[in-house]
Amino acid sequence: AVENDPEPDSAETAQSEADDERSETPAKTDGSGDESASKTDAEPGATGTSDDDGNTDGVDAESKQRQLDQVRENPEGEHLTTDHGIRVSDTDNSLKASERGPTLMEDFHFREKMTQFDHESIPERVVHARGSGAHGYFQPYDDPDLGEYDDVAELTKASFLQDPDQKTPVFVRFSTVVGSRGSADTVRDVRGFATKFYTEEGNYDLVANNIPIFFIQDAMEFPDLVHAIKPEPDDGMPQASAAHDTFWDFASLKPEIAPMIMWVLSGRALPRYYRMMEGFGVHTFRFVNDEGKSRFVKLHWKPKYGTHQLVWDETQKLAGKDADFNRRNLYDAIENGTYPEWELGVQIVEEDEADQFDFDLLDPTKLIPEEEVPVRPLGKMVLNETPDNFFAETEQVAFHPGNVVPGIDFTNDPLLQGRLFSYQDTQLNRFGSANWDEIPINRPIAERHNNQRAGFMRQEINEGKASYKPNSIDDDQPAEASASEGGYEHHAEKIDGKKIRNRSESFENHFTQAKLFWNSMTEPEKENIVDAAHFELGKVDRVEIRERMVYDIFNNVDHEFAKRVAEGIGIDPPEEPGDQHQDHDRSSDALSMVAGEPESIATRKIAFLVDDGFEDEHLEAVTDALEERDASVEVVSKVLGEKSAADGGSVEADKHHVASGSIMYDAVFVPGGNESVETLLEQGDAKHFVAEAFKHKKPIGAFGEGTELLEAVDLPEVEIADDGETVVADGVVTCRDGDTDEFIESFVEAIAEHRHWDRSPKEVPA
Ligand code: HDE
Repeated sequence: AVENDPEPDSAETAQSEADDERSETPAKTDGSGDESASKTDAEPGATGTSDDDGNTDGVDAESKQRQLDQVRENPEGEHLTTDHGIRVSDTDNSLKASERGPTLMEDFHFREKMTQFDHESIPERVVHARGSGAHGYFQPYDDPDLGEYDDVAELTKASFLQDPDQKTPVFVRFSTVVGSRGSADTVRDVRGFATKFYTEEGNYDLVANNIPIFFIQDAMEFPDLVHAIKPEPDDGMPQASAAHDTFWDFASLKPEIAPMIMWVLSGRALPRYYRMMEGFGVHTFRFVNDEGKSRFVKLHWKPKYGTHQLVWDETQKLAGKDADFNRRNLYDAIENGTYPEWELGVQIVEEDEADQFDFDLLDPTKLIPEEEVPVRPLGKMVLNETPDNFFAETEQVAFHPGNVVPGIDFTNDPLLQGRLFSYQDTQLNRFGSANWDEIPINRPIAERHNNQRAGFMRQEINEGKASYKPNSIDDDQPAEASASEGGYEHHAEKIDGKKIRNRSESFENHFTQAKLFWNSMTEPEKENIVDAAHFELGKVDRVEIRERMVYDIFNNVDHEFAKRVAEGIGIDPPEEPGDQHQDHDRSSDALSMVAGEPESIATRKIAFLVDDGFEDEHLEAVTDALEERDASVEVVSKVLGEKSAADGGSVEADKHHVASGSIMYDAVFVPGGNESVETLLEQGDAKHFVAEAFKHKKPIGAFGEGTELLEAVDLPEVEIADDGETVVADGVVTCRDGDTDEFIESFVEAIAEHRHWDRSPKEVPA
């Protein structure tokens, strides 16, 4: 084969380049030159990784990428080979006994290609099957505002949280929970937000969700919850949806689910993009400092670009037009350099203050209102690199809440306790081997040494004779580490009680926080929740289930809410509030996604509706103004191709109507130009685009003749400009013939609002 090589040296060169890279990145030595150095001699947290300059003082943002470089494969300029490196001369024809004869057993290439294919699929995750991931880094803040605490070290000894000069690599996977691997992104569901920090002290997995509480209180109930919400067992329907009898049957019989149901019916279950949702550790964890002092903490991710939602009608249309909507946006944002970013924050509760709440900190169906205990910022996470291979990275990444580093510890939350078993177990099912931690994406950067050294697909070659402890043959290596040497020591919590299968009374109040959530919503958000309940329960065939939800659950959350739900689903509205209802008027602004100040328009995407003969001046002025503010513009037209401007210039259409829609954009702009607008007026698609954006409460702008398209759509109660003045009406910004600067300023303000929630678009057909 080598004789036919077009570039005889290429294979050798590639190999020696790979070897060179490897020698620059001694991932498995501690850099001291003394390979036998034990952890006992090492500084706490020393890991033996080296940065670009060969320094060995910890991990940096690129450490994980350098480790992954060692297993990256690139076929460019290479020959096709079998898995065993034999060059292949023909991959289209199997080896046969004569041209029209049977295929021969000896065709090793055919057998290998087919066997590999037959075994390509691995079990999808039993929950969170549908997901998308990205690489990035975490960096502690220089001067975090920790209130009464001096510094992070006072709270936790976790090394990756201490040094503002150190960036720790991360891999994050976002997911929906219920749907299969190929289901749509925009369904009503909780989103997973799992982060693997490759710290110098080993991997820390923060396996979080975008909702701060959970459906149930004890892990024992999880299989029931998941069986109820997954497609029904007889007919396998519906896909990726809670809207069916079995889920609501379960919910109606489980009052502890009430607070979570309120979140799931709200816009929180329809995040606009992954990069615009919050993340929550859900359980109460512990931070432990060097002196062994422990405090309770709740972990939060706050997105840099705000927390925003899609609206229900939009989600359903997106599921058809772009089932990968959230996944695509994650990739686009990273590839455009507008990196998704979050702040990691923590609510801190002293152990002796844990009793101050009217709920139990160990109950995962409850949250600590941020107004009562502020979220203290610790650092930021930036996602700046998409995976090279979906299977190798996003599919094979495996999280486990039990992966913690010194300084972070568990509590007795019975949901968390059960998770500590489930994740290791589920990986055995997915990978068929306990060696799933050796797969490159799961491998820590920190060194690993122990006596576990066999099993399916073992990758490491462990040296030495003794795979047991104590031993004298290998000098009793590897050595255990004391706490001061970085050894993990569990917080020595005092436990004294009877073995019992029961639930604490302190877990009993199920409705106070459900009501808190309802009270905290603005009226449009309440309307969304009621509409969602109409959809979900409207899909429930059994009337008694609908009745139980309204009378036993919703009527204990809020009487008015229960009545509004009843009206839409053929149930008699309850006459009195439920006997467990909690008549309080407390609220928490942090729970609403609509309350709060408008933000910058950075990373928003605005559609320009354009056809031949558009006014170039308008298009350019508005494009420049939006791009200056880090928003982006796409030209949408009837068909793809070049669109000519009235004055002779031109622009290329980025999208056409059949493959796009207002649902893919944050706002719409219609520039002037007689001929262009006349063409748009003849297009149902263009009118639909504007009407739909209006229905979804999005900002709309029109300049010059562009205003005629808005008039033709007949937006209810919206004033459209007819002279030089810029008119702003409910997020619709128009100017017929005036100053573009004034128009732009108002349009930008309207975009910053994100959606114009007070609009009532119900009569708009779209
Ligand atoms: Fe999970 N969960 N979970 N979960 N979870 C899984 O582990 C489980 C819970 C979460 O992108 C599984 O590797 C139990 C809460 C995320 O790979 C499984 C209980 C929270 C992901 C599992 C819970 C989560 C999972 C399925 C109740 C938020 C996706 C595949 C006791 C704090 C991780 C896998 C990824 C995945 C079990 C409840 C978050 C079966 C038993 C609460 C983000 O092990």
